[in-house]
Amino acid sequence: MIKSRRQQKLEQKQLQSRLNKSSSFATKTPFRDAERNFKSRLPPPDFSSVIDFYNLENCIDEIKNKVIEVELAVDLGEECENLFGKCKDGEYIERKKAYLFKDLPGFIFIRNPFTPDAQKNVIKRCLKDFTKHPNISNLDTHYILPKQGLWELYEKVFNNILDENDKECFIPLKATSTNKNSDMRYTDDDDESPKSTKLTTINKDKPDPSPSPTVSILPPSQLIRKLRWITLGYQYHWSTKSYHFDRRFQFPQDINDLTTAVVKAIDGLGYPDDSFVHKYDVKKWKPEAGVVNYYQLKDNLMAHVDRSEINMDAPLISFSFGHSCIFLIGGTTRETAPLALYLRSGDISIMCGPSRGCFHGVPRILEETLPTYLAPNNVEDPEWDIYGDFMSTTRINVNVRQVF
Ligand SMILES: O=C(O)CCC(=O)C(=O)O
Repeated sequence: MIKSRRQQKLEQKQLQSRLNKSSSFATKTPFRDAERNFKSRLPPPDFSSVIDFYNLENCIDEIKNKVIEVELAVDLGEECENLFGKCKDGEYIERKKAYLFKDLPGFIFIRNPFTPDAQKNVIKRCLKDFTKHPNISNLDTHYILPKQGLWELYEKVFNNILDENDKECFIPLKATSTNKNSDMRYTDDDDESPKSTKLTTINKDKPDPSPSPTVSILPPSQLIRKLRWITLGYQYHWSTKSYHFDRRFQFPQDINDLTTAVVKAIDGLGYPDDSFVHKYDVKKWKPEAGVVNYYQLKDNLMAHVDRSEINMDAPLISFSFGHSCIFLIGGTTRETAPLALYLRSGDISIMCGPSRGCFHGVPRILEETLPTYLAPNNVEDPEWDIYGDFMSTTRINVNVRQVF
């Protein structure tokens, strides 16, 4: 039988996709090797090749030679002092430096430009505000979360205002609920400038994941530790790896402003020989979607590429808070051995240009790396106690994208 060219092409594509799959899953790849190394508890990982921007002079030469120090277009503190924080008298924070990597055009690293108080503010926002309705979290699939937000309920328990046996602390499961509204979501009227939210039915092509009948009812203090992510702005449909274009919530102004300062600061950064120069007009920058990841100490994020955004020219900006982690970034397949670097509290990593299409992941959260200023039991800041307690087992990552 003679096959049409279209059919031949389709079959070729299917064969290639099967081959790609079998090469990335069945065999070992350099990326998987690196993930295995850093995930290992016994024996402990080999950290000798990890880039440490707080101790570059002591890194091995092979690593040091890959790093290029550059100057940002603006000082982040001058650009956005209210959010990066005002330095105290005598305090100095380097806010005009960034690092590039020779083999990874478009990947930019900025060492923590935040004051401790400014970090605390963003962490509070991630735990208390962004976890509130209408933003969607991993827990929403299985639980009917309280309207006031799970954090506020947990706060009442932490401060002994409520007992976990009180009726108010009962968080019903969706699987056993008769609540007909449980498959409805809040979405926005106005795509350009979300101001209000209204109830709407869900898109039938992108159904919400079904609640599991096997998850258990948990008290707020245990459920809060099961929080893994929430989504900001355009909501994400994880199973089809695409956005819900009809489900969009107001994007937080402070995260908008932080990323706008970063976009301004990285404009024009590039290699000394101009073989790569990053250009993205800050006037075009529109943070439209974000994911806040909450990692507990045993969690990791497998290698992946973020390619759901229609605009792949805009940078993807990522902030780290709390415990440090190992971050891996490689090439467009898992065949490229990744660079490994430490991301510490306050650090900013940016993927733009070719690096936007690169595999990356977080194989390890590092125990006992919480900065002391984020620890609980700080006599000068008793309000921080509940946050410090949560952060004593947590790393938070906020990553922000322009979709269109
Ligand atoms: O946690 C991080 O630093 C990376 C997060 C990430 O890659 C993602 O959410 O796509």
